[in-house]
Amino acid sequence: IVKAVIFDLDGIITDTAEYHYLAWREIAEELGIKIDRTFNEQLKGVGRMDSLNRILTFGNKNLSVKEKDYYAAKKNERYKELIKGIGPTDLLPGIEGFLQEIRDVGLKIGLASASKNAFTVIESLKIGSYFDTIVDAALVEKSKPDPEVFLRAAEQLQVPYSTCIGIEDAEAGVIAIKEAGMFAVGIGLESDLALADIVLPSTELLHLKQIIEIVEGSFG
Ligand code: G16
Ligand code: MG
Repeated sequence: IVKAVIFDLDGIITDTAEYHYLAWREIAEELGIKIDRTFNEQLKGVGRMDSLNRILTFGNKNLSVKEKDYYAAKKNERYKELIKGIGPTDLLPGIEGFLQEIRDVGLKIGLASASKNAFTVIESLKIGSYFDTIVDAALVEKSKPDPEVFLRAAEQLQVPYSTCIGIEDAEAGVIAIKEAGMFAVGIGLESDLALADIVLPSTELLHLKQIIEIVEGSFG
């Protein structure tokens, strides 16, 4: 019954969260707001403008729409500079093997990312050939936890939503997968990802056969 696996990008395929964090920290500092890695957890999987809004709320600061556009664009310029050096060695452990396992059994592979830089990152990691579709923030209206990005990916792959497995590291992403009617695999802490159907502590533990057995066990 499983026909496709749909991946989140940041935190699942590669750890771009660190670069998002470094770029946001600089922008926040310019605005007189101090953010740390603990606060950054709240920005994972959250779109660019939503991230800026959360930082502003955290720092008790108001900006005009024009100013927000300016800082969001500046953050992106900084982020793009920081990710210039990424390559295949930046793939998270086990990911390439897992992609190959999915390919080998003939399931489809999709990407559902909140990032407008998703294509560039996938290209830099040299894994573009594994993906049957890439849906990024430029192609959807609503960001996670809205299911739109996962629904679009399944539509592009031409498979029913209920035959998809979604893989996510962020709570907003897991909610999006469940709202899409898909089986959710969470990577991280059980306490952060309570809504996922299964939670694994690391991408290294992703094995297709095992996951499919659980999916078929729970969905009959
Ligand atoms: C990623 C990151 C978020 C980031 C968002 C937007 O989402 O997790 O921290 O704010 O993309 O990125 P950009 O500014 O590049 O458009 P995902 O869904 O890949 O985890
Ligand atoms: Mg993520």
